[in-house]
Amino acid sequence: MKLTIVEYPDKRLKEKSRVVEKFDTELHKLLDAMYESMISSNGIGLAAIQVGHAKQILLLNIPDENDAQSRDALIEMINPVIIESLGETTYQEGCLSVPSFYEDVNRFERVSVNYQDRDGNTKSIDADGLLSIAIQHEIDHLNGILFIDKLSYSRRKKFEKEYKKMQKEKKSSKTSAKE
Ligand code: QAP
Ligand code: CO
Repeated sequence: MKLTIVEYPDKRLKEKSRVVEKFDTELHKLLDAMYESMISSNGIGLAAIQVGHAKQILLLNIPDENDAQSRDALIEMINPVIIESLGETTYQEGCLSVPSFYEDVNRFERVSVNYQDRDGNTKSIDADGLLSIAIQHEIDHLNGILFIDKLSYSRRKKFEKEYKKMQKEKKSSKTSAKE
């Protein structure tokens, strides 16, 4: 299964994802294909809607202290629910669906999450640091929310400006390539 990353301003990124009920081979194939897409795009987190599937599925693969990204650290979350949140933190986020833009976003410092694994077993996790931020970012995707939707008015304007500039640059590089 070859997957392509859905990019802003694609309307699908605003969809609410549906609960997963079948923990079958089809789900496992999607999870494996999502992992390949995430790694080959240099991502540390990915939600299923980012590859066009409106299902409550997300992947997290946070690098270790040495910045190494290992499959051993992969977390697959199906039907995640934040059951507790604590504190506040700010982190400069990015998103595979909003390439080349990074901005500060306010999040909870810690979250406790209930979810299911690929076999439907119930799990829970208490997260802080980058993992906590990544979980909140990816769960937002399941609700049709992008990190740029959470920016202050002025930072959102800065995004719109940079986005328009990038579109112009893309267009002009296409026309010059034709000459
Ligand atoms: C979500 O984001 C996240 O613009 C995952 O050119 C963000 O993997 C979790 C990426 C912040 C925790 C903190 C973005 C790759 C990857 C880009 C990503 C790009 C190439 C983003
Ligand atoms: Co994202």
